[in-house]
Parts: sequence; C-alpha cells; structure tokens
Amino acid sequence: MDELVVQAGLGDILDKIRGGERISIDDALRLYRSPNLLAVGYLANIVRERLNGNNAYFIYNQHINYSNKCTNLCKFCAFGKDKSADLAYEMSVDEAVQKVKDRMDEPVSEVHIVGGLHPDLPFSYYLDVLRGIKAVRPEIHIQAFTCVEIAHLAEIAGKGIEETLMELMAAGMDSIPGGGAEVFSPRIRKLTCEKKLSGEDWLEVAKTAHRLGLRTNATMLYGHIETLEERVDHLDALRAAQDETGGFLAFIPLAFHPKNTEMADISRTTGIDDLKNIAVARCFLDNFPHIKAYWVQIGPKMAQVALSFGADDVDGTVKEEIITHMAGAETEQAMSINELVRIIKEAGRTPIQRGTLYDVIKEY
Ligand code: V47
Repeated sequence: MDELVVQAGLGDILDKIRGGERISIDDALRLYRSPNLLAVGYLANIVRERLNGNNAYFIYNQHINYSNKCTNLCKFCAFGKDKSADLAYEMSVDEAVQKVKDRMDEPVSEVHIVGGLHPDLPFSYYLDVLRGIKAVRPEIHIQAFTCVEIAHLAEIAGKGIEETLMELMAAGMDSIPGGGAEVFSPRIRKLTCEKKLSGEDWLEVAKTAHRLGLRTNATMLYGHIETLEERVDHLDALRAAQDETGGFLAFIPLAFHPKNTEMADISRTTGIDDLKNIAVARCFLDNFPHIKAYWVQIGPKMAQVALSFGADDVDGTVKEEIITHMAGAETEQAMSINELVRIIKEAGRTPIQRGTLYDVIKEY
C-alpha cells in the first residue's frame, strides 16, 4: 500500500503521518483533490489505528428535537420554521420529558437534545427540560443545545456565556453536541445562514464550555456551495481551538441533504466525497480523539466502509431523527444494537458500546 500512496504523489504526506508530524493546510487540500481515494483512506487509517486501535464505537442514544421554531431560518435547513408556519411545533416540558419516560425499558445512555432558535420560550423552559429528564432518569447523560443555541439562551437570559453554561450544567446538561458549526467561512455564512452566530463566536462558546470542564463535539456541513479551501480553513480553526483547550471529543462531517431547503437545486453528496471528508478530517485533526461517520446522513453501508477510511464511530441507535429526515434522508429512523454490531464486526473492527465520554459500556 505504501507504493500506492507514493504513486498517488502523496509519499511526503505518508512520511509526515508515519512520523507523527502534523499535515499542513496545503497537504489537506492535496488530499481532497487527489483522485486516489484508496491512498487517502490508507493515510487516514494509519491515524485512526494509532488513536483507536481496532475499536469502533457506537452509543445507545435517543434524539429529542424539542421545537423547530427558529428565528434564523438558514437556507440549508429544512427543519427550522417560522413560528407561524403550518409545520412549526414545540413540545411542552412534560412532552419532552415524556420522550425519555417512553424508553425507560431500553438501555439508553445518552439523550441528544437540539432545537431551533425559539423566538419566545423563556430560559426557564430549557432548565426545566434538563431537570425534568434528570428527575426521571438521573443516570442518563444529557448532550444538549448546540453552541448556537447556547449563545441564543444567553441572550434570552440576559447573562454571559459562562454563567449561562454554569446554570445549564447545574440543571443537568453534561456535554454539548457539535451542530451549528456549518462552515465557519464568513462568505458561506453570509450566503447560507446570515443571521447565525459567527464561526468565531461558535468557537468561543465551545472553548468557554471546555474551560468549565464540558466536553463538546464539532461538525462541518459539507456538499453545498463551500470550496475545498473553506473546508480546510474550517478544519484548521477547529485544530487550533483544540490545541488551546483539548475539549473536543469527536468531529462529525455532516453531508448536506437538499430536499425541502432553499438550496434544493444542489445535488446530494457522493460516496467519494463522504469518504474523503472523513479521511481528510482524520489526517488533519490529529488532536481530535474521534471521527464519527453519522449513518443517518451517509447511510449504514457508507458508515461501515468509513471505518476503513478514518472513522472510529458510527454514532448510535438514534431512534427518532427529524433534522436530516425533513431534508430528504432516506435512511431508517433507528438502528438496533444488533445491526450496529453487525456492520462494525463485518468491517473487521471490535464493536464497543460506549458512553458519551467514550467510556466502555460493553465490548461485543
Ligand atoms: O446543526 C441542518 C445540520 C446539524 C441540514 O454532536 C443539516 O455527535 C444535512 O449537529 N442536511 C444537527 N445537515 C445535527 C448535528 C449532529 C448530528 C449527530 C451527532 C452530532 C454530535 C451532531 O445538522 C445542524 C446543521 O449543521 N443540518 N440542515 C441538512 N439539510
């Protein structure tokens, strides 16, 4: 395989990766541009193996999207709705907590809570949802509210980011999911999500959370109008932030789904681009412990293949997903443990059911 990488003109990057040396922005661009997917995947696999051995992780989780009412209305999003729209909804605190009660007989270890930027729910609503869930299932890990939502909650509460985070933590928030990062480039934000928190501010919220001891994830929404340079700049900003705080757990490339969005004329991502994003991220983000292949967006089959292209995690059971399905995802709503274990085993990896912080719950 070394020969294949050298023939692909990537021998110098192989030397860097073997030597544990950081790859540059230019190297990452060369990987994206290389037509030799296998060579790029081979490089990513070296990094994956060094960091995670033969382990491939999944989690028994549950998603709760408490409301899709949103004041941002990003062009790439089919989920967020104006509060007066027919499809707009919101759950009461009791309804959100009921979602957890409904699954008390299942070994759910994490609840993933994300919504739009609601125009009028008070800060107390968010605290009550967290407290209500912890009251019925105290051991569950609550991964809640993207950095964009946190900044919005701080505004509603009239408090600083740090104080807002501390109140959310006291109410039960245990970690922060990676959404809302999109592409940090101001050009992309202006064209697709003008009202959204800037990339710099997204990173500031994440770093503030890290300083308070919270672990967070990071994402990148790819496959719309971003350039390869903008993708790599995004990765570079994440790598620099991680150098500062070390608080990021996982990076998740998110494949753009165009249906029912204002960018519906764009085609869905290809399998090659899905694998390239995983592989380049694994090579470049040498300080991120985990790279997730999110099966909801790229499908279980591609997620399985991604385990040989840099990914060490396929997300989890999920149970009920709205954001990507509103945008035309054709994947199922949930995967069972048996299915997750099967795709991982067949990829030659050891399936590990994990907790949110990658603690081992069960090895299969
Ligand atoms: O923030 C919105 C993205 C995100 C579309 O942290 C879209 O472990 C594709 O962040 N096509 C929410 N993506 C999902 C998310 C996530 C998912 C799984 C695991 C984790 C984690 C995080 O979905 C949003 C936005 O960036 N999104 N619209 C769309 N049409």
